[in-house]
Amino acid sequence: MSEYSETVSWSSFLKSIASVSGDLSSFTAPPFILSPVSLSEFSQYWGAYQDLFLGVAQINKQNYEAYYPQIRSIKSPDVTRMLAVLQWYLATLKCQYTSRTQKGAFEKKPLNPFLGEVFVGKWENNESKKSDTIFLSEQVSHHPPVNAFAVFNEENNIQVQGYSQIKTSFSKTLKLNVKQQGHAILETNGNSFLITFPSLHLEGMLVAAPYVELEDTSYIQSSCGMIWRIEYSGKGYFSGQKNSFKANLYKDAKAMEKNEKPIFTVNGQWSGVSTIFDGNKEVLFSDQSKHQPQPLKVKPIENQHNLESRKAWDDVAKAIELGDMKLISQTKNKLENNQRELRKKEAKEKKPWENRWFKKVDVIKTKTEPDFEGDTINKLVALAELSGISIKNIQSGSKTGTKEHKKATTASHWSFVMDNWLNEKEITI
Ligand code: CLR
Repeated sequence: MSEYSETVSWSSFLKSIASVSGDLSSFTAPPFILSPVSLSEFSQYWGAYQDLFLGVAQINKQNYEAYYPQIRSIKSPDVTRMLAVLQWYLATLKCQYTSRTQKGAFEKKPLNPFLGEVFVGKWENNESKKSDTIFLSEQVSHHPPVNAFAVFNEENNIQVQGYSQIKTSFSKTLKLNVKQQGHAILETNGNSFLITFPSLHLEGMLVAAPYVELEDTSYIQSSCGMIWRIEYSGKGYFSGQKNSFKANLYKDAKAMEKNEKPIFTVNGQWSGVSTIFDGNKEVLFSDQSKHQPQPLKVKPIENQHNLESRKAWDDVAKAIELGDMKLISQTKNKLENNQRELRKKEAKEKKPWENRWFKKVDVIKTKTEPDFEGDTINKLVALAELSGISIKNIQSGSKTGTKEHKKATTASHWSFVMDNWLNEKEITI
């Protein structure tokens, strides 16, 4: 149990959410469950494990057997790459979904990014600029909230980009459920991978100690044909441990659909240790405690642009740290009113807000536009086709056979435009 439970307010908070049910953004939370960090920061975790991320780019014909010496039955660089992508992905899960809640802290409500909010930084690898990994995050939509991100390293020729749109709802039993739309696409040295996002919920609400538990399934489809199916569960489903998962590697989506014997099965905790079946033996696959996330280097607030998250939210964050409800709403209102004024002005002048580094691409339309240059979008379409995953705007990872897929009519996706970043004049890393 956390310190929250000592306050009478936790139970009144639960009562208040029971009465709103539905969207989380529609009610004001008490200060003790507010986090001073904006959701636009969360996508940085895709790059936090620089060793694992850059490691994926370094696999080749010469070194692939040495990568996982404990696993004997690896037969090709493609298989090593699939394993390395999974290992990196599991580490990002740990960072995205639990790192904020370690050391006795619990999940809190992050700040809701405004349209055009950006969060940028880098991971420095050594002296040369080319070897730095750059991180860009941009709030590309406010209603519904959508965050787009890109993490890239020029020297190592690796990039992951994507976007996430979350839908939160409270069930009658006060369970907070979160569904995600969007995906990530990892590209390196001619290989690409489509990564779908899992659903999640918060556990521990009733004991005032909320933490994230992932659920259902997500996929990693590679351009080499192979696909990971990753199934998530909490305490007591496949094991007695929280944050459990089971990942099966199949030679292709057909083999997966037919439930053929997987090439590899990895089991364990995405926030801890996992093992892999190698022939008939179970050996260690990954131990998250052996890898440390590398902190992102972010400019000091004084040097930031007005659209940069930490600068824009500075007053609100300070008020949250003080726990001063009045000051929180004053500072928040100020920011939100400014935003409303901006939108009004834009409507009046008929100059809608322009996204900075990402553009929304209608996949159905662009298929018929031969001059379209959206390379990554073409990869998205090709990978989705290989996997049988829907390209439409429905829950991430839904299959083409589902009712939702048949009902949905749109297929627009956010895509990173590198040239826009290269021509960026105002925001620096
Ligand atoms: C956002 C997209 C990231 C992964 C991610 C991690 C944690 C999630 C977050 C997403 C969405 C917001 C979230 C958060 C954990 C807790 C927080 C669900 C999916 C909710 C809004 C906090 C509620 C607080 C209660 C005490 C009411 O890539």
